[in-house]
Amino acid sequence: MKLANDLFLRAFTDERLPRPPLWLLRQAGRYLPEYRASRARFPSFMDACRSKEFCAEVMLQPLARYPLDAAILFSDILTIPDAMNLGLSFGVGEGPKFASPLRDERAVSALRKPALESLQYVFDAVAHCKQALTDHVNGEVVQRIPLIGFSGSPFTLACYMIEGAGSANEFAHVRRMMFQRPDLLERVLEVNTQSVIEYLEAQAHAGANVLMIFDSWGGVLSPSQYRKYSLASITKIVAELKRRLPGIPIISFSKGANVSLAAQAQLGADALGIDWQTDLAEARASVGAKITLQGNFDPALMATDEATLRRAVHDAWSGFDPHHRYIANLGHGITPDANPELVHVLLDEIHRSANA
Ligand code: 1CP
Repeated sequence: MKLANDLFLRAFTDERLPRPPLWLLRQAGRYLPEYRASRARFPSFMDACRSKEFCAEVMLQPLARYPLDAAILFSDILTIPDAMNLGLSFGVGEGPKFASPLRDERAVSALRKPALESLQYVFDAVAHCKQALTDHVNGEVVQRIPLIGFSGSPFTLACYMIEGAGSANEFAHVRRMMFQRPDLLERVLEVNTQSVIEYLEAQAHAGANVLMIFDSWGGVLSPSQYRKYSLASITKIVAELKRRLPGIPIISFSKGANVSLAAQAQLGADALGIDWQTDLAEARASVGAKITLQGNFDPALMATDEATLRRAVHDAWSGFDPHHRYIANLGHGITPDANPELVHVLLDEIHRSANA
């Protein structure tokens, strides 16, 4: 389908762009009052995710406020573990909890790749989001901006599945299993790898233009552990998706793993997410000129003030070319305390600095 604005897709090519495309990690969410109002209609977060109308409605909310260059499916990375029947729930004001975490050999051997039908609601949400992004212009169907589909990485999903909860103790049970029973961790990773391949492929078939893998917790590992337990499975996924879906760009984001950027550059992804703990110029030196970088403004900036934010955007590009293979974004998800007005400032300063 024709795109009215394809700047985001052009950032995956060698073309020099007039300005970098911009979107925000977790651009729909709790920092927007309209999100909180829509979300209040549902008793639980997963119930909300099961409504394709809700997903499309909140996916559009940031686009109604800001001229962003990409949309992201509204869903969560925990849909796959949920479909594995591990008893996922979200307590009020708390992170996720699993009633049946994978703590022993019996639980790990019983683990199976979920049937894709149990995730059909996600693919329906992708199709509904895609439709919500299309307009009819002079008798032609045109998509406003590209739609990103996503999944957690096998390791990051394993973190929640084994720990049974969020990040409070940096996934100590997972690291313990890695040392004592690496065979069990490897089996979980293998089931997750096959699940993520099918899940992302189905999102692309439902209409996603770009796919992103969130490896939010790869950074709790040492560099050699990271390569073995996180990067290896992301590499497998990307190789298989490149075979099945030629032409669909893939972004991999391992938060906290900047020391391993040179290794990430070999994984086969079109773009790498960069968190705020590295300089873009250093990231570019580590990965070379053929990989697109996405990032990396500190989300904390979005709760500061206009002058501070403008200065930070300006400084972030020192020694870095923002016109070539670059997607402007935050270095991690926008936080609930962000000031929605500052997103306008961020956009304005990106447009200005790119023209300076
Ligand atoms: O009730 C609510 O509204 C719950 C808050 C919430 C939201 C808004 C959760 C629970 N998930 C989401 C949406 C979401 N999650 C999106 C779409 C948002 C958008 O439009 O941009 C995406 C891309 C995610 C991905 C996600 N979920 C990640 C990877 C990105 C990252 O931030 O590192 C992770 C780690 C999760 C797990 C998760 N889901 C929700 C929470 C509170 C958490 C974090 C738990 C923890 O601290 O470990």
